Amino acid sequence: MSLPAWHGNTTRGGAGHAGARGTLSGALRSRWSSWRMSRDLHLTKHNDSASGNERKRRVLSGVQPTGRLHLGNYLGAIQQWARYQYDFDCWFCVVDMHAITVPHDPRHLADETLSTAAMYLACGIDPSHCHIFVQSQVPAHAELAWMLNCITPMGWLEKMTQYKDKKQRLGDDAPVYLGLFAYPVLMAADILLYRAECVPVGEDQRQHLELARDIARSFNYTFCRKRKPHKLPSVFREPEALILPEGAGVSRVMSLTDGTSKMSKSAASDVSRINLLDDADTIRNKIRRCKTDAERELRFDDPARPECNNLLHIYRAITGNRPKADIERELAELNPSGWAGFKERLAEALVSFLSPIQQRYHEVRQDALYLEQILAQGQQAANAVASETLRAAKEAMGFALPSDQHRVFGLGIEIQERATSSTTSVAKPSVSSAMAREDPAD
Ligand code: AQP
Repeated sequence: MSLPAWHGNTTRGGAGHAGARGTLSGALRSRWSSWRMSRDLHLTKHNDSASGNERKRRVLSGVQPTGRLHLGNYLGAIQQWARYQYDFDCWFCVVDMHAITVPHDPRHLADETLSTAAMYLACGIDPSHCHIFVQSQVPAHAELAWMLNCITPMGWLEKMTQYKDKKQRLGDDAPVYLGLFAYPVLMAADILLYRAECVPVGEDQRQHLELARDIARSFNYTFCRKRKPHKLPSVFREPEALILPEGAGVSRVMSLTDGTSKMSKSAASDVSRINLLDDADTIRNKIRRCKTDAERELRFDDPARPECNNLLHIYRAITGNRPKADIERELAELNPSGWAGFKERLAEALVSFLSPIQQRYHEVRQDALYLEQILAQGQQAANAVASETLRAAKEAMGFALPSDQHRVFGLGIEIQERATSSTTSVAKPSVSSAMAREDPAD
């Protein structure tokens, strides 16, 4: 990876991706093409009309390696990423530093991190079209998070409902650590470091995205626009939410044992979720035991029947997103006597939906070198972008930087240039002018 997006060409085949592809072996590339051509890949094909000469908008997202990924993570997040990757400049990370904000077992963290990355690949995230990396391998995340902690009012964080929920889930007697309270700031740092324009978010993450926007705005105002004697170009871009289009999938998959709470890795009971790696018997058993209701008719969108609604939406999502009326008709014919036939059909649909993902996952996990190579390339690319934004943020905040780092954002040079313009002519670094031109606030 040579330059970040706002410094130049990031169209498909631009410097970043070319760099990443350049070191991938032919065998790995051909593995990817055969996977992508697999009829089982469950991906909606997108054409490439967004590329042309225009810069693609940048997307950043991640999943915490807090356990095995489940159907909610897939339908609510990773499946959408796989769709975005051809039209956007996508960066997907495994956010392992978020995973330690609740008590964790150090014996499992590395394995779960690698499993999560392998699952990205198995779910169709294609490293020749996006960057996949591990958050803790890019030190700028922690460094920027600290800087942003120092400008984020506690009152903003106290309003975060996820914090309150997670704190409650830990129990009254459990200690709550600072990391859990501050993790939305780390998430803001994750996003802002890459100057991501779009962040795919479910409803549950919307509040955190708003916080990231508030932090970006506050930083840009305080350290760039209000800066004396000369205002500076904004360092951060305010990210927008990338919302799942109506009918394109399931934005929130609910627990199998309680249709009013979301399917979650950290829920105590494993039968509350379908893990992406559950074998066929486990899936059948979980669906057989899942909560239903006393009514026989299977209809979408009845708020009084959260379990029915959830199971129907899952069935729809894994069988091609057909119109709801078609599914209701199909199930009425299949199932005049109640839930039994539907549960059986749902279980079989899940087994065949997950089977190709599982097969690819095991292939990737068995090839440790392949995964290592993908993550090393992702790390290199992410480091290049993140460290430049970090330097810019440090310069704006007034840190003393080593002299060779002043040029990155150009602030030191610009200030020097203004101060000496009557006597000396200093060539303006192109990076600085590119950034200034693109500053959304100016
Ligand atoms: N049930 C869900 N339905 C739809 N989307 C979901 N996501 C998670 N659960 C569902 C989406 O997955 C992405 C990554 O989530 P995460 O693992 O980083 O954190 P989370 O949202 O807190 O997921 P979990 O499974 O509940 O993890 P734990 O239990 O560790 O907190 C996000 O885009 C999220 O919206």
